[in-house]
This record gives sequence, structure tokens and C-alpha cells, in this order.
Amino acid sequence: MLADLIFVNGRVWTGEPDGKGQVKLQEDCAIATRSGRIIHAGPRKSAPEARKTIDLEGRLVTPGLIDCHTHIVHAGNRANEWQMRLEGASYEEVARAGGGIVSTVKAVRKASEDELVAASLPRLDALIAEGVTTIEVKSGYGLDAENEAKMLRAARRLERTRAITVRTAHLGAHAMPPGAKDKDAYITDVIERQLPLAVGEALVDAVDAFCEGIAFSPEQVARVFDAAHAQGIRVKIHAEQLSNLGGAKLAAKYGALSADHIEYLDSAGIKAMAKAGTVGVLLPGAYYFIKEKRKPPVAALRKAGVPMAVATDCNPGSSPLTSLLLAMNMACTFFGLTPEEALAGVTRHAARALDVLHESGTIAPAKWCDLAIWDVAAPAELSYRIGFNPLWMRVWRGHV
Ligand code: DI6
Ligand code: FE
Repeated sequence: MLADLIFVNGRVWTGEPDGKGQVKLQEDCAIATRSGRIIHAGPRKSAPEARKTIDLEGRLVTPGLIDCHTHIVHAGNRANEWQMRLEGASYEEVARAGGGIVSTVKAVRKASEDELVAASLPRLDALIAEGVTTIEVKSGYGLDAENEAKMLRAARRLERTRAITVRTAHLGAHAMPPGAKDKDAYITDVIERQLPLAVGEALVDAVDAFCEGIAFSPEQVARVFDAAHAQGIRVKIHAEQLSNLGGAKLAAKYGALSADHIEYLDSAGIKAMAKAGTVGVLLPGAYYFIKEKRKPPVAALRKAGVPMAVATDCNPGSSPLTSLLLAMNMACTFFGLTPEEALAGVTRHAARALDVLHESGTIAPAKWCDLAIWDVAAPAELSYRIGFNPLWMRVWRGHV
């Protein structure tokens, strides 16, 4: 079979673990692509002929990076609140004083879909420049049926505007909308109005909820998850970010794709996640930006065999971060991940958190040919430098 394109002379980190769970660098490796898919990854000798050849001259090749937790679709910014926090206010105090998520909600409601797309593209382009080929985009700043749908329509448009795969998550259960008081009544709105509209337009790939004192209780989150499952949609959760309400354990019971943040995760939560195969998504940008003191229980997660992903959580309030490479660096420096774990965290495990591991996240035949090609010698260099981008070439579905 004639390939459309073949990359030769690469040093390839496929992301596919061997029998011992190790990913070995493949020297002098060729990757061939046809119709956007990988048709060969291995020795050049056994590679097919191709219409076009690109010599990588020994550069490192990894799967295209995956940012599996972002809120990049939003309007406005919260630099003013950041300044308040620099003067001593906590993230929770800012939220309780009427700032926080609600101030972004006001900006998003005012913005048109076009304006949301335009505001999000520079952030998306920053991620793309680092070799990101798949991202997740959450809603959660509309907080009513029409505005949540508007955010998700903007997210879908990003995918049609750039060469990138976008997975969406409906996060109606993110915060209480301005002026609302009754949390149970609001959850009813999420279930009866928001989800049906967004699901009806095929805007929802997963359903997310924020389980926290300043957001929703496990019981309220469970109602949202029941509604998601009734539509055949998988769930995920923002949990144990500021306190431990047992959200991760609840989510695992629902077979959640991921539980994210998890600084305050306890052993019962870890056990439940391991059993359910729920990915733990570490968000060191938020940990850093709100000066959280508590670290996620990385050693215990590792020991329990819970896959750990790393993401930017790019959002205007707690993590205005548009560098996945920096998130990798922080995951190593702050949380004690190995550079290899950080790389698996933005490829294989991130793919699993988005339910796309069958088609991306590692370099293997039949998957999309999503690659990041780097001017570095070793995978560790990707999380070693701070604020430096060694990307040489990005390939999305076989397109350079
Ligand atoms: N946790 C977070 O870190 C973001 N959402 C959430 O549930 C913060 C969102 C924001 O502050 O705008
Ligand atoms: Fe988040």
C-alpha cells in the first residue's frame, strides 16, 4: 500500500508501553501515514513506499499532545481578582464576594458566538504552537440553556477553524448563576433544560460537574450524572480541589472518565478510581495560581495504578495558563511526577480521560497520525525547560 507521507530517521516515543510498562525510545524509526491514519510505525526496512518523505534527522517524535481539561472558550479576564488575591484575598473569598466564576459568566453572556470564537483562538493557537493536537473544551460560564449551548457551539467551531480535534464537556453544574439561590432548582434546570438543548444539537461529548462547597454537593452532582447516563453520555468531575467531599469516589461509581484537581483526594477515592479505571487529572496551573498548599496524592495514585493525566485547566480565574509544556514542568516540580509520567500524562492518559485512546494518544497503526516532532534529544527535555518551546513540526491527521 502506497503511503501519502513517510517520516524517516526519527527517534520515536510511541507512548505504547511494553510488557514491563516501559516506553522504549525507538531509534531510526519510520512512521507512514495514509488518509490521516498511521499505517506503519517501526523499522524503515519494513515500511511501505510513500509519495513523499520527510527526513527527521534524528529528532524526537511523540504523539501529538492532548490537553484534556480546558475552559479556553470564555470572554473577558479576571486580572483584577488576581490583584485582589495578591493583596491577600483567597480564591474562595473572591468567589463569595460575587467575583470569581460569576464575573466570567456575565462576560460570556454578553458575548456572541463569533466573539467567543475570536477571543478563544489566540489561546488555542498558543496550545497548537506547542504541538497540541487534541483539546477538551468545557462550557460552564453560560449557566443557562442558551448560553451553555452557545459556548459549546463556539467550541465546535474551533475544530472547524483550526487543524485540531476538540472534545466538549457540558459543565452547567459549575457554579450558581448570578442572582440564583436554590441549588436544587438550578440542578433541575441543568437536567431539564440545559442538557436536552445541548445534547439535541450534538454538542456534548461528556458531562462534567464541580463538586465543592462553593459549587455543588455530591447528591446534586449525582442527579446530573443520572441525567447524563440516561442520554448515554459519560461523566467526569471537578473534585477535591479545595476540600474533600468524596466527589471522586462518587464519580468513580458512575464509571467516570476522569476526576480532576484531586488535591484533597483520600484513600477511599483513590481505591474507587483505581477500580473504575478513572483517570486522575492533575492541574498544576491551578495549584500554582491559587497558591494551594495541598498537593494531590501522587505517590498513592501511582501505587494504586491510577493513570495520571496533566492538563492546563486554562481558565480566567484559577489557571490562566496556555502552555501544556509548562504544566508538564509544574507537574514534575510541584507534584513529583517523573518527566516520563508527565509525557504519558499529556498523551496516553489524557486520551483515556477524553475517551479517545482508540484513535489517538499513542503512535500505533490505525490511529490518527497526530505527531509532535521536537528539536530535543530526550523526552525529559520536554518538561525540563521553563517557558521554552522546542517544537519543530506538528502533524494533525497526517497533515503537516
Ligand atoms: N475549578 C477550577 O479551577 C475552575 N473551575 C473549577 O471548577 C475555575 C474556574 C474559574 O475560576 O473561572
Ligand atoms: Fe477546570
